[in-house]
Amino acid sequence: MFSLLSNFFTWLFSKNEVHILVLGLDAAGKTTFIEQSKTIIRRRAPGAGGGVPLDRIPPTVGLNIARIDVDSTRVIMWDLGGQTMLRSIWSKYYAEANGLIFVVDSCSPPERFDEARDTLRGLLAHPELDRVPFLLCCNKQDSMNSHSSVEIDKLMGFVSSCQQQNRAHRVQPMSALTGAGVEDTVRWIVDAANAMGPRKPASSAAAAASGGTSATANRTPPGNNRAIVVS
Ligand SMILES: Nc1nc2c(ncn2[C@@H]2O[C@H](COP(=O)(O)OP(=O)(O)OP(=O)(O)O)[C@@H](O)[C@H]2O)c(=O)[nH]1
Ligand SMILES: [Mg+2]
Repeated sequence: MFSLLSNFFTWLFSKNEVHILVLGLDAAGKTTFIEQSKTIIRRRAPGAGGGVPLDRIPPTVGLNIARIDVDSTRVIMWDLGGQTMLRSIWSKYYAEANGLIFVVDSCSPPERFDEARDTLRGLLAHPELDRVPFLLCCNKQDSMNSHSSVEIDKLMGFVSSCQQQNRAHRVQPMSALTGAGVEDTVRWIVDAANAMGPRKPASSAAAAASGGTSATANRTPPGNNRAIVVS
């Protein structure tokens, strides 16, 4: 009886879990974004855990993990180091990703935009990321010399590639430092990941029958009236 009740309550309070990959070149602002997300969430849920000071974030060697609850979804964010020699481990996480945020430094010189574009193209072409929703995050919009998200999308050819692939996608201007656009980013990728459904049957006829991912493409994020807490 106890175990029946226990199972019932476990089921009742269990959360859907999604895994979000946060990738991009080194110094794009991925970890700042992760930490800023925690800070914003802590403000909404006083007493919950938060992030480290934004001016003390070292380059990531390996992986940072953030766990966030958005409504009934437990969001696990994997922030992987972007230095060239660390990018070879990214692919180990593709098979379990329900969504991908690609962070770009909007103040990059042309050769770094080229490098970011080539890296992003590789991700879009990877079979294990087929159908996974992508959000292109144009970070550091607070800087004077930043390119606009429209310019960056043109440079990267992102929207056109996603449209050809019928992939859920969004271009998001952001400043991880000030927090502008951070919550919209989290909410959109969580909605898109939930809309995609479970990974394994994703390529099956059932997924296709459910309308695929096109219904979520460039969807406006919902209002800010839902619960979001640090677990
Ligand atoms: N002006 C400005 N600077 C930012 C912003 N986001 C991050 N930075 C700065 O960019 C630098 C790199 O930030 P990180 O968050 O460590 O970058 P990362 O993408 O995690 O880098 P790796 O861990 O090496 O892959 C730091 O000096 C941040 O303070 C932003 O929105 N605006
Ligand atoms: Mg980092």
